[in-house]
Amino acid sequence: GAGRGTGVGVATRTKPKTQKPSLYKVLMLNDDYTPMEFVVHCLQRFFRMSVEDATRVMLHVHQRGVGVCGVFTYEVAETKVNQVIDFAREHQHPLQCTMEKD
Ligand code: TYC
Repeated sequence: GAGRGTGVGVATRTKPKTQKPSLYKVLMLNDDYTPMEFVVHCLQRFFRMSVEDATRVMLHVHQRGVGVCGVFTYEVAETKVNQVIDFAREHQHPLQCTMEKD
């Protein structure tokens, strides 16, 4: 008969479940030498922030030592970290950026 114990059921999922990618925070690190305006420029250039958001994040990092630039998949986060570090080195600033699992 229909119902309990007969293997009759309602399909709850038709598609196979896909896996969500792990996410990584990109972190900006404070130092004593990189100019504030350069950090703001990097946040605008590589993280598409407004000047207001970039200034807020830069001041947070300046005061607290570290701050989140954004959350991305592994390869995007890695690319952004390298873009910031390369751009800073080209301009002879010691600015450092890193990533950690969200
Ligand atoms: N501490 C730097 C200064 O006083 C400014 C700064 C802010 C540097 C954020 C790095 O990620 C940073 N010029």
